[in-house]
Amino acid sequence: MPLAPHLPYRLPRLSESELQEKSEAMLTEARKRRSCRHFSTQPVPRRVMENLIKLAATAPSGANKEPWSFAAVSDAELKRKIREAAEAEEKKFYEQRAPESWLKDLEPLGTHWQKPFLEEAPWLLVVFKQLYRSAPEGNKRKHYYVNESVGIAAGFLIGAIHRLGLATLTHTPSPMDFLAELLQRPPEEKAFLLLPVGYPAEHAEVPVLAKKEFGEYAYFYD
Ligand code: IYR
Repeated sequence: MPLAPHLPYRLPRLSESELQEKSEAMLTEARKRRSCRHFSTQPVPRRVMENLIKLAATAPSGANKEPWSFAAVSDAELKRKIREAAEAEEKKFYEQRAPESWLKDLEPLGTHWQKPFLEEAPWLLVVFKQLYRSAPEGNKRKHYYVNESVGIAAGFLIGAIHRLGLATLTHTPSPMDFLAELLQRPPEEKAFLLLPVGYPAEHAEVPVLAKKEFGEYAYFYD
C-alpha cells in the first residue's frame, strides 16, 4: 500500500505549571471513579451512547485495523435475556467453577451470581473484539494486537463514562459466548467485556479498598 498523505500534528502547548495543575486535577477526578454495581433506571439519551462509542473508536489500534465493534442495548427484553444467560454462567462460576482462592479474593467486593444491574442500567454496552475482518470471497484480513487495541478502546470508554458523571463496571461473565449469540454477531466477533452504563443509584455504595502505594507500581529511571 502507498504511504498515506501526512498532515502536521499540532497540539496546544501547556506551560510546566499548567501541566502540573492540570495533571493533578485529572488525577483527583480519576480517583473518584469506581466500579459501581447499583444503577438508577433513569434513561441516558441514545445520542450520548453514540458519542461514547465514537470516542472509544478514536483509540489507537494495530495497523489502524480498528478490531472492535460495540453493541448498545436498551431493549428491556434483550437486557432480560442477557441477564438470564449471564446469571446462569455466574451461578456455575460461584457454585462450582471458581477455586476457593478466587472466591476468597472476591469476598471483600461482596459479589455474587445475581446481576440485577444487567436490567437496571438503562444501557448495556457490549465491546466485541474482531479476530479478523471478513473480505469478499471468504478471504480473511488479518488483525493485529487485537486484545491490546480493544483493551485500550475499553479504557477510553470507561474514562469517558466517568467524566460524564455516569457509572459503569467491567462485567466479564465467563464464558460469554451467549452475548455474540443473543446479539447475532458474525463469527469473527467475540465478546470482550460488558459495560452497564447509567447513573449510579441513589443508594449506591462501593467497597472501601486499599490501593497499592505509588512506590509499589512506579519505577523511574531518570
Ligand atoms: N465474573 C464474576 C466474578 C468476578 C470476577 C472478578 I476477577 C471480579 O473482579 C469481580 C467479579 C462476577 O461478575 O461476579
